[in-house]
Amino acid sequence: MKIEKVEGVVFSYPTRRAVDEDGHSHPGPEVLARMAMITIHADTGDKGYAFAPPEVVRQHVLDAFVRPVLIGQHPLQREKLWKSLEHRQRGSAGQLTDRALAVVEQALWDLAGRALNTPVYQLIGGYRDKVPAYASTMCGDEIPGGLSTPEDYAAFAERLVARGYKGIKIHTWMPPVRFAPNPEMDIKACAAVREAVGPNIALMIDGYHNYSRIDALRIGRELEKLNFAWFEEMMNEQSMESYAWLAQQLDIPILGPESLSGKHYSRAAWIANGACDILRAGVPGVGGITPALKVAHLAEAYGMDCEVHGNGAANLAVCAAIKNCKWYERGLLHPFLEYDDVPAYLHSLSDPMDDDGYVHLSQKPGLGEDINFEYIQAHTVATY
Ligand code: LLH
Ligand code: MG
Repeated sequence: MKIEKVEGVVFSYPTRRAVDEDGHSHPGPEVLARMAMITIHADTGDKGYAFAPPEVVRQHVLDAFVRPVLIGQHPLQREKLWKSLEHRQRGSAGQLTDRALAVVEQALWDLAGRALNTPVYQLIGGYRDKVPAYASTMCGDEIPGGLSTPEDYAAFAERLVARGYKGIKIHTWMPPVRFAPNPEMDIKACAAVREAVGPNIALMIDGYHNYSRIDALRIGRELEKLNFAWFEEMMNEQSMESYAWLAQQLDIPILGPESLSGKHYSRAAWIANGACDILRAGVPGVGGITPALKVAHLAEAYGMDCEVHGNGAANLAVCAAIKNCKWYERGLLHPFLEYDDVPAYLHSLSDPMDDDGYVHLSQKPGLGEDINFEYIQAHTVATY
């Protein structure tokens, strides 16, 4: 079995998710956005697919790095191919990102699953076939009745509990929101949500990402009173020492790192330095499904959980493959958006949730994405 071809396709699709100047999503008017799909073709006719923002797998990335490494190689030798790509990152002047590695590796896993007629989550562990989801809100905003006040968060939390969620993580206000950051507002929002949902719903907060140690400590002490399950990315993760300092003083579990680079290597340092109580890895952020599993297995060896960052079929497969992850992160959610609407380029949701808050794994071979190839073909704007 040999890889014959790697194809990139960019297509348009309608969305109401807008991204602000700091990269946070919010609701907006319907626009046409762009998505890329890469396809890896094997000489047996087997194919694997993965989606990414077009910039991540632009033509130069495929031509300069991905095709030279993949073409002619056995598609099931993922570790060898991933290591070759990782090796080329050093000399790529930042062009070959962890996110690009992750897209390629996801497509290789999808190909493996399709070729072996087995869902990827079973190939990589198969611990369970449904995972409890927490509702992960969008960041706060200034939209009346949206997520602009603590009361808005409380009202939305009630809706989320009625939908079936047993856990909620709030992302609070961050610049460019004019009054952000604001520790007092964050604490008020957490208190309002706890008051609204009662004691039996797990609550978490992911706020600002750049608080000082002192602000973080103050918020953390309030969260302990409100019985929050974890405190996430409240400071810049490049300062591991600040996280170790905070973790020493607080009882509430500190979760991280999420946005820090360094794949599984940097996560090992966080354990060694006592910088977190729960480890964090998302498939795009750490360079693929396999490195995310390496992080989870590393955490397990230290008696720690590893909570998976972000939604989508690949992250869901990792959650279902391992025991030491309590939740799947479903979102980002907002009162003015309907997450359960299926994106135009799929036939069905990759993470359907039942009324008890469980997300069920697709039993289709591969990553289980129910791709609408006709839609993609009809809306293609570039191929390379
Ligand atoms: O800052 C944001 O927009 C969110 O925090 C976002 O990055 C989200 O993916 C996250 O942190 N989830 O846990
Ligand atoms: Mg986060």
